[in-house]
Amino acid sequence: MNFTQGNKVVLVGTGAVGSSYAYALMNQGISDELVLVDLNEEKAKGDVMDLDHGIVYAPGAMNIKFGTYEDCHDAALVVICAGAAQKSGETRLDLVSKNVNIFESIVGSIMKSGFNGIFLVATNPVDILAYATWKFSGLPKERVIGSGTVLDSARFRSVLGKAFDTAPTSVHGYIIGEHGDSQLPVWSSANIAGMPVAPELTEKRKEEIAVEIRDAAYQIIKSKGATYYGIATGLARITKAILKNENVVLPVGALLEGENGHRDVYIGIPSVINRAGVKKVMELDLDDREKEKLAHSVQTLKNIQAVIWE
Ligand code: 6V0
Repeated sequence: MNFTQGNKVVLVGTGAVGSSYAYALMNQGISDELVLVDLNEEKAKGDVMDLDHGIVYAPGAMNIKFGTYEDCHDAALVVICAGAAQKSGETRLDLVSKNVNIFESIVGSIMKSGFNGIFLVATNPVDILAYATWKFSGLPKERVIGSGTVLDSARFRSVLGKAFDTAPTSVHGYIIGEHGDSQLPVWSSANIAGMPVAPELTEKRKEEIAVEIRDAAYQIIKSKGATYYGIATGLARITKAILKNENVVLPVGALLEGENGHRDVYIGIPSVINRAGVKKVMELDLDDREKEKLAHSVQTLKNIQAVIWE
């Protein structure tokens, strides 16, 4: 099957993130068919029933069913939200070997089905697991996408929106690098209507904002045990960009092959997304400090990759 045909989505992992994503997909009428797969079959089956009852009030028809990895054979998109979640006090990187092993088995089963579509990965540590999915699947890099810094960038725009009393959709700015502690805000290009926001903020305030965004997940996990609505909405946005062939720029997790001076690493970076996956990774005009921070973030991820793929 040609990977650009149809709009069937298979969701692997119907935990807090996965089920919120399914709910977002249904409410936005993005795909006609959604299959839920989870190790915990009862949970996935319950979600299918629950979601199905919402279809009556959703914008359009959607065939939602419980399934297995076999269902991936004709899927346009497989979204992976399965795996162990980040516990309070645990960094995303602590999760790495646990989830790489889970991914070897999941991606292997999906590829055995004859899957020839696009992968979208959300499980943490997402940059490492997007890289693992690319390695385990053997698919072209364009067709393996991580959620990257889509959530962090949304947090950035939200915080700046509040700071400048402007809708976050009118704030343009990106967090790039690792979806984790070494991420960085690109202050040099953050703007509202083309007007740079950085000169309006003190160095201290900029640092506070960077820390607030970097630590938002820890704060939410402390408050309610997990974060899921923000990422689920971000995943739905990426899904729409793919299935509707939008050519929209989103800060997804993409493999760098020389862009921005780095290679052989998945990081959050603004990229053009369409029906073929990552059409283009943007070359950013970073200042020297941002370049240095990006290099540090890349190195942080490469140190982990080296342990796993030595
Ligand atoms: P959760 O609620 O524990 O759900 C995980 C689901 O995965 C459960 O339903 C499990 O049964 C299922 N699962 C586990 N192993 C397998 C397997 N081998 N095959 C199939 N299903 C399996 O976790 P939650 O939904 O809160 O988080 C899921 C992942 O998303 C975690 O790794 C989080 O850290 C990550 N997040 C990623 C974000 C991002 O920005 N990329 C943001 C928030 C959370």
